[in-house]
Amino acid sequence: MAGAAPRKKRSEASGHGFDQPPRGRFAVVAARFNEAISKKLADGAAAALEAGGVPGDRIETHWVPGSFELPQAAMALARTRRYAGIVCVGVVIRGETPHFDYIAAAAAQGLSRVGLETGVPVGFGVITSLTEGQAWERAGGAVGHRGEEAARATLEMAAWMQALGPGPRAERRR
Ligand code: RBF
Repeated sequence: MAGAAPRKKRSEASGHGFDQPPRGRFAVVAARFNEAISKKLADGAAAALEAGGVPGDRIETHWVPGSFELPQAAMALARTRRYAGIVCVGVVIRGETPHFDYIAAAAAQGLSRVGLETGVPVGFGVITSLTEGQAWERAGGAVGHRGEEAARATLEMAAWMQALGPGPRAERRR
């Protein structure tokens, strides 16, 4: 049907999902297991934060042994209240043990919990794949870049949270 195109909010038109880059510091937490691939995810996440308007000196990267440790590190960082957002990256590849399912589920559920319990946006940039080749495809190859994508989602949520503001109860406490 002919007619005027629906008006877009500026944040939609910008393509970023936000008008102003969010204030504050960001952390990238990277799991060292499958390190060559997770390094690409971590570097891509930091680059995407910078491309989204966060200066490099407000981005720090922390390394943990494996994806299982990501939630504990993210929770510790979130509880400091120093970060506007936390991007977590890791690579879980299905081996011949049931560990894949345990580690992938622990990372996903744990990171979700950190975001919900602390209110600090937490990005999920953990690749879960059947083979190493599939993991590389998702770290800047044919299928995308899960580190960059998680960083962009974290930026958008941080900007959204900041636009939402602290609410009337926090205002009253001042
Ligand atoms: N960590 C990952 O990030 N990705 C993996 O694919 C992965 N596979 C593992 C397989 C086995 C059998 C074990 C024991 C650990 C694996 N880990 C993996 C490490 C795990 O996240 C954690 O660092 C260790 O279990 C120590 O708590």
